[in-house]
Amino acid sequence: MSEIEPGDQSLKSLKGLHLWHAPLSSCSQRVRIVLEEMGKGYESHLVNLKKDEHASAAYQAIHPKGLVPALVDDGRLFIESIDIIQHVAADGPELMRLESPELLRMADEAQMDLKLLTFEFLFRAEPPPPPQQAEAFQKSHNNAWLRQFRKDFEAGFDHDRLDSAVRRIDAGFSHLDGLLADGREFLTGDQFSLADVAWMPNVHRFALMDWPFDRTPNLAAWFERVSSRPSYKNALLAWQDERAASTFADYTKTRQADGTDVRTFGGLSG
Ligand SMILES: N[C@@H](CCC(=O)N[C@@H](CS)C(=O)NCC(=O)O)C(=O)O
Repeated sequence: MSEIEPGDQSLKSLKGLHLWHAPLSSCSQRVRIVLEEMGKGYESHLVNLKKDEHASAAYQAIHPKGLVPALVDDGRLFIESIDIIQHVAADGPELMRLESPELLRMADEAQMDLKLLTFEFLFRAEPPPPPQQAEAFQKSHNNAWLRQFRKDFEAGFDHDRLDSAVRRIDAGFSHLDGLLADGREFLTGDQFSLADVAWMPNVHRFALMDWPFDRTPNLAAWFERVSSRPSYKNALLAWQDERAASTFADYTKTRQADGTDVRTFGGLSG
């Protein structure tokens, strides 16, 4: 469980639930979903990733890796979205406490590939940050991996890196599709559980880039079911700004017209 000692000691005196999160971040989405499913209110602290607020000293004193989300529960600080959703669900109904460790681990491990493919196939649609902002990020963010990721993004990701990420995501989705092939409604059985919470943002994210979910019809049907839940609308869709969604949709169409969209990688069209 990723409970950590806060760098910012003032967090210890906070009462109730406080969430540092970003609207479009998949890791934040899964935490908001579990909070909504559990009917738990929280104080929202938005971190504007576009403005690099996560590179500020103040935020890095909350989350030492300078990432979202971070949750404070009565003065205790938690990071890592998969650990946070387990913490939030710990005093809830049994099914929401069902951990299904393999599915949670897989959702967590998919994060790097999800990030890479999101930046390539969605965020590239947006204008790059001004050079002064990019420079300031390199100076002030402590996370060396994230600094390098930004440089790689600016330089253009290697084709093989994208290809391998697409293959791994496809293998993960095929695994989920196989689990659902026995007719179960949800990933661990006939009841909604934390595994579904963990995967909802991932499938949503790839749907934005028009991932070919016809390859995994059971997973597509599962997504239809989970996306009809109020938590999907209130904790995920309601935070997604319409302008960003239409920018992503237009960009996806442009990449499709150029023959460089996600379906042209990782053997997806084969
Ligand atoms: N394993 C971490 C990953 C956290 C993470 O990568 N957060 C992303 C948003 S989903 C972030 O803060 N990105 C900042 C950036 O890309 O600059 C978790 O599950 O909480």
